[in-house]
Amino acid sequence: MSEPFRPTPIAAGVVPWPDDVAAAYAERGWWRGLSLGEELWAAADRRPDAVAVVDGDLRLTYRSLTTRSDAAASRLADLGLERGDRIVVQLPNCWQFVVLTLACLRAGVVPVMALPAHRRHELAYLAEHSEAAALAVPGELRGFDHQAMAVQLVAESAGLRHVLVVGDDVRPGSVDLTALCAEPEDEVRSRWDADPPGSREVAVFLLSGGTTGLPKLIARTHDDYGYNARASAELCGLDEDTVYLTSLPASHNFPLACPGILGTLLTGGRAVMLGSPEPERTFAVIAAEGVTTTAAVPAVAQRWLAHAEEHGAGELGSLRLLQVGGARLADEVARRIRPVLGATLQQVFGMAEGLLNYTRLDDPDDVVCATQGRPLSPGDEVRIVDEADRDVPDGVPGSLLTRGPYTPRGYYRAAEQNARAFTADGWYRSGDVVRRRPDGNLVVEGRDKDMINRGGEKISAEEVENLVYRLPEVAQVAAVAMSDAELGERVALYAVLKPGATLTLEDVRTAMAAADVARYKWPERLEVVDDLPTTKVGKIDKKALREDLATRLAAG
Ligand code: OOB
Repeated sequence: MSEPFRPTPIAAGVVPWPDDVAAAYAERGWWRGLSLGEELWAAADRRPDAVAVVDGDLRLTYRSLTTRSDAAASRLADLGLERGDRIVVQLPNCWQFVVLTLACLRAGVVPVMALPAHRRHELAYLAEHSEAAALAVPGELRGFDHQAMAVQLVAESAGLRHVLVVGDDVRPGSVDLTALCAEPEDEVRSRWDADPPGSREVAVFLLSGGTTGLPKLIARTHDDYGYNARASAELCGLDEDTVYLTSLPASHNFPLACPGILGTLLTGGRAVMLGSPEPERTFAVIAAEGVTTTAAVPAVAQRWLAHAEEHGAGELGSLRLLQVGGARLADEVARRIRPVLGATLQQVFGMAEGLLNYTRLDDPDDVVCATQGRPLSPGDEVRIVDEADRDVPDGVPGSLLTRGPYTPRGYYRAAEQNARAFTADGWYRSGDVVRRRPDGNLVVEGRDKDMINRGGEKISAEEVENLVYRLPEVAQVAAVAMSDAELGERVALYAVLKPGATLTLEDVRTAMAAADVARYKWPERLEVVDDLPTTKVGKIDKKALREDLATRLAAG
């Protein structure tokens, strides 16, 4: 028999904050020295009978949430999943997502936050790179059999051992995640009260927005992610009366912890889980549950605006705060939010890598509608620099660099990328081009990273190009953002073909499907050209391509 697979300890792949910096963050009280499990259980103990999580007809009190999560942690341990093990979590917005996440935070099992839209191409990589021991998936979602995909991944992987399934059809060999999250028969709690994970250990792995061929993992510690959620909750005025609606995919940093589900649960509020932001159902749930706070990407906010303009916003009476972020919100759209939806708008310019900028709830309209806010923490350091990394004056656009108490100093197990994405003294190069106004608020002007932002979903141009290069017809290819009224951007391709070859958009999309790539990355336009423009240093000139595309789109 072969040796059992032993994952590398997580700490070996993490770039820590320097000791003196970490000490200063603790000294200032930003890092509390507690695991997220300890913080969440303390919050739950303050209001055991209050409703913590709502999913359809199901309502879990804080007591039920913590007992289920403790039981789930103990059942994970029975499966051999213990502190430091990793689980790739690909779940839709459901109560089991919350219980499993809390179980992990409690026991020090680390969730890798994948998206429901991911397919084999993405999940195989995430499982392999994180050396995960288990995958948590829905049985079937939007007509796709996630369980079959997960079972196949386990069969092909050295490290994966378990498939955890939410759904009615849990097949032999898979673990029923709903049962794993059920109320326990006996008391199981004491074990993790006495032995919590260390606060400097990794709590969750988030996925980077993607600029490289392969996605990167961002290791967020209990200390830093707890601060992220807690400080965000405070800035957003969350309290015990908050009813927070999660309709963006819960594994995104924004709905998870900005302040999102974790911020809500840390303050004793209520998190409502909804599978999609489709306006009709979302509005009905807002009315039925008395939702006070929610988060949307601009594309979703626009759909909600259109729906309210057509059908009225009568159902939104309880909604006080609408956070919008993930992509640039047009100023004109921003100005319609309060008059049409009746809620305060908050712009959020954030990143899974850390730094969060928020407009404040009492900011004047001119700030809320025309800027993307300012840093959350007094510990956030922001520099705006030119090509030579020299600081530019206020008002001049430049590249945003950042460090701070919830911005890790490097990606997980990615020394080569870290050398490019972080400066020697630990600044993260966000790739965003921003301008700072004299009042300190930032305006996002564009970006200098090779990424396409499709309605808030980030797509690496390089990843798409690598996939297209597998096609024998293709000599040269470039993926570029095509602007789009609905989603902001979509993926367009420019391709030079081999002599005599032909290629259609359909061919490309068929190849993407065959490679089991998440659908949001599939190109939506193809221009076959004789050659690609290059810059002075011989790189493909994407700016010229974006301009060419704009001209073509304008011509119809
Ligand atoms: C959020 O996080 P990610 O990691 O999916 O994407 C980060 C990138 C930023 O670097 C920026 O390019 C873009 O998304 N972005 C925005 C934006 N918010 C994010 N660009 C323009 N305006 C905005 N308001 O997208 C994210 C994480 C936490 C909270 C909110 C969003």
